[in-house]
Amino acid sequence: MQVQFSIADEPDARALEKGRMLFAGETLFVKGVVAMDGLPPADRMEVCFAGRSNVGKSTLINALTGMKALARASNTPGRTQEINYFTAAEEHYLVDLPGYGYANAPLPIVEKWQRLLKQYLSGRQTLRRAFVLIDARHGVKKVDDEIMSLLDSSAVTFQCVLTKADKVKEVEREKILEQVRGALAKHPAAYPEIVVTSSEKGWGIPTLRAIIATLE
Ligand SMILES: Nc1nc2c(ncn2[C@@H]2O[C@H](COP(=O)(O)OP(=O)(O)OP(=O)(O)O)[C@@H](O)[C@H]2O)c(=O)[nH]1
Ligand SMILES: [Mg+2]
Repeated sequence: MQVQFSIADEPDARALEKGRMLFAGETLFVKGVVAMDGLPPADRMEVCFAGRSNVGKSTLINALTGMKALARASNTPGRTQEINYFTAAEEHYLVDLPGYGYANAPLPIVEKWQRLLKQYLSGRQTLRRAFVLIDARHGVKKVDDEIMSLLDSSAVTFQCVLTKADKVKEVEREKILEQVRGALAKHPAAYPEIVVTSSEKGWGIPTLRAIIATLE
């Protein structure tokens, strides 16, 4: 029997090639959205990257596209404050979300973008999969759990992506993975495989490209 929430297997050669092709061309920035009525037309499938502030969402998008400065990444948590749309090969939207859980901005602004984030996650018809990023050093926190519950109730499949795997030793990573598995088991919308990544080292990036490119 397959272990639930195992680490995603290496995709087959065909899927890897499809993933490579999807991101081989230029990925373009479409727009930054600050309200639901500003979303681009729902004319293609989209995937989004959600997670606590500073978990590495923007950096992961840059690693996927091979474009270092496409999505604005930063050491300052709360860097991404809009819903940023990118398009890969005009086939898929990639959506970089503002982080949740912490933000170094005035409270009314934080509340505004957190509201938008929740509206987006529960109300976007073409959202095919949400990648929920979890820091390999920290595991699933309460705020992550809340977002996962929101995705459950909106019936949006989400897949857990462990980030910054280069920052932990293997023993520690296994411990965190156990914690993550336990947390995911409570969520019916959780996809049964986890992707372990390091944007810094390129680990898991071809796998994630293949997963995105082969979504139907
Ligand atoms: N070592 C290491 N550092 C990483 C990795 N991914 C991201 N970082 C660093 O983590 C910090 C935050 O990355 P961002 O991509 O800006 O994080 P974010 O989730 O987009 O943050 P917000 O937009 O504030 O929500 C940056 O200093 C990155 O260089 C990784 O795989 N390994
Ligand atoms: Mg960001």
